[in-house]
Amino acid sequence: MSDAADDIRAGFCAIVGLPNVGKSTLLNRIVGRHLVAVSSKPQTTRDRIVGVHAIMLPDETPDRAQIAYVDTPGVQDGHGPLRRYMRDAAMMAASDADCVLVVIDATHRSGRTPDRLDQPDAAGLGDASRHKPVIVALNKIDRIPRPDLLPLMEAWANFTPDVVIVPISAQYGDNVDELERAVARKLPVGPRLFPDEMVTDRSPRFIAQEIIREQLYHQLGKELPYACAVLIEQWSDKTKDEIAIGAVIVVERDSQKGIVVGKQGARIREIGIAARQAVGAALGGKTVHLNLFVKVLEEWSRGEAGLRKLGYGEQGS
Ligand SMILES: Nc1nc2c(ncn2[C@@H]2O[C@H](COP(=O)(O)OP(=O)(O)OP(=O)(O)O)[C@@H](O)[C@H]2O)c(=O)[nH]1
Ligand SMILES: [Mg+2]
Repeated sequence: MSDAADDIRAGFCAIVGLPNVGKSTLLNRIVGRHLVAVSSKPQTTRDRIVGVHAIMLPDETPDRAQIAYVDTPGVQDGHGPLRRYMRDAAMMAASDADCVLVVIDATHRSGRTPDRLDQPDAAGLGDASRHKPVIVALNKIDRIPRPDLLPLMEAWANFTPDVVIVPISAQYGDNVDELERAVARKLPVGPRLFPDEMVTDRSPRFIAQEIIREQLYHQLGKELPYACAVLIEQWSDKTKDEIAIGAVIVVERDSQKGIVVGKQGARIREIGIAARQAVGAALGGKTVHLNLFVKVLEEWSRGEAGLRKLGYGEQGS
């Protein structure tokens, strides 16, 4: 049984929104680590991941909170099993959470007002958000003129009766503390959900795989990252500070393999150098020896079997 004196605000907050609005940038900012992949291309996130953060709530009772944020794929239209997997991941996170944090790209003229969530591709998201305590983060305010902000806040004021709206810059950290307090106030009071030292529910392997995949978004052309998945095949801790990782970049066709490898292996070498550094930093400053290979798994994203092989088979696994 929990001792009520130890009770805090504790619960799950699903971070949801359209693609590319800054959900993953926000989670990285909050946990103060490069935990999840971020890129300028939409549909970077494919899976749910939890990032846990504890905060103080001065002059409030309880005066502490432990928030389990769930980063989710951007909700988008489109067919095919991978898209479905991604949409389900977002919707399930929203329906399982204690509150929903809807992230909006305040610079995006046609995507920044509440009526956008009534359009068919996003209606499920709008609906899920309206059934929960909801906080709206108007993100990227570092890039909009100040006078644009007030009408935008007014537009969101009627989204739900108790909506809280917080303008932020996930990239630069503006107002993120205030946002966290607003989230915390929507959470139930009870015992903490996770041990104090826990930052994520995902393994270092999963994080490494995501950070390598992020490099593909950074270093490959427009379409190719969507045809790629990353599998960690070898993982051995050489010492406490040194790790050897063997990873496979899986593509859908031979022609794609050639592009990822590049002339005389130049491209894969570049990807490897950047990924090695990024994975090392994400794992807390470890020295990483990274071996990258490229394999073809014909049309992996079009069939359930291919998806399952690459870890996109079952929600919640
Ligand atoms: N100027 C500015 N750019 C931002 C901010 N937050 C995120 N971005 C940029 O927006 C782009 C998308 O960021 P992500 O965090 O990957 O967005 P996401 O919502 O997780 O995207 P998906 O996973 O694809 O749905 C990246 O280029 C970020 O650097 C911000 O506060 N200001
Ligand atoms: Mg993301």
